[in-house]
Amino acid sequence: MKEYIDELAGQIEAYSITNTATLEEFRIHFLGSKGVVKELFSSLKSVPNEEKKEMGRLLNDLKIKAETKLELFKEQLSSQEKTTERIDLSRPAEESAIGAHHPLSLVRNEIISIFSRIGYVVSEGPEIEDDWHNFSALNFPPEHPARDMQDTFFIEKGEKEMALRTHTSSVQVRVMENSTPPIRTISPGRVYRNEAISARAHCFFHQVEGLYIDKNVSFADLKQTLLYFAKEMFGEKAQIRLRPSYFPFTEPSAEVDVSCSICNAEGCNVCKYSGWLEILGCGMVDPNVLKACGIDPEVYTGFAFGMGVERIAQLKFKVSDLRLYSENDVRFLKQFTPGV
Ligand code: 2NL
Repeated sequence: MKEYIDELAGQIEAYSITNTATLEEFRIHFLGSKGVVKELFSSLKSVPNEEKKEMGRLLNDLKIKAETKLELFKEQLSSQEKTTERIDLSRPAEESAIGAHHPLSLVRNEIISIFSRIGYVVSEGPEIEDDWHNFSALNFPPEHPARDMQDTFFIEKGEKEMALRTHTSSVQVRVMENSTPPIRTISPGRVYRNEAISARAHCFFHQVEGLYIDKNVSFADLKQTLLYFAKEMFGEKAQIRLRPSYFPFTEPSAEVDVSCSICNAEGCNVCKYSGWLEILGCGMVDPNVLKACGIDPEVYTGFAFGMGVERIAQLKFKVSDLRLYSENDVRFLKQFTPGV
């Protein structure tokens, strides 16, 4: 009988249970009311008295072995069932969020598109610049305050002192140095100023600068180009006005206002009840700049302008605080692309 019990123990271990049907077969075969374990218990009667105790113990162990295996597989199968129950393979897939373009990208792309329609090509350049491309070639006098540590981030790069560019004019200096007029280019990019961060200022912002050089380019061409831009960007009703200003790299220079599209120039808190919003700076390229960049100012003239992308986006989208642009809050970002 002992050999038979050992053999059954081996059978229990080897029994392959793969589903609820084989689990039930296992139960009936070993532990059912007519199963092998029951049968062996009834045959215990005929075992000699001195062996009864030992056989009883072995039989009990066998029963526990079968019961343990039964319970283990019952649990495994029921947890498998639960997981397969939860997955409905016919269910439509969940839609994943597709994200949105950053408002600054939208506005930059629109500016590029507006100027590319009148023949401007995009030029790009490094964000770490030398003194020549950021200042000297652009007619900044040696003592100009913009060259001060307070306004510019300077960087040690080997022997040479470099700076984070404070405008993308540095890109246009390279374009002038490396090509001959006519030149029609716009330079979008990130620029840096050493300023305390507030709702109205950040230590970096985004600019698009434009440059047009050819024979007989006049201030009237500049005005007309900027009026075209204002109407494309802010609507057909947009008007511009120019106020005299000063930049080292242009002469004469002007600041440009666009009529307030928020209140139709009637006066609101955004335009501070003036009906006008400042959007860019511009001027005729200073002859010193043309000379420094290898272009003969006796033959060629040109105009240039520069605008802050944050400022244009603020007016277009009514953004109240500049810091929102760099916080990456999806609730802010999602407002500018329809359907996300
Ligand atoms: C502003 C004003 C301006 C320019 C940028 C420029 C570039 C070259 C030569 C001459 Cl290569 N001028 N750029 C001219 C006038 C104004 O930017 O308020 N920017 C945010």
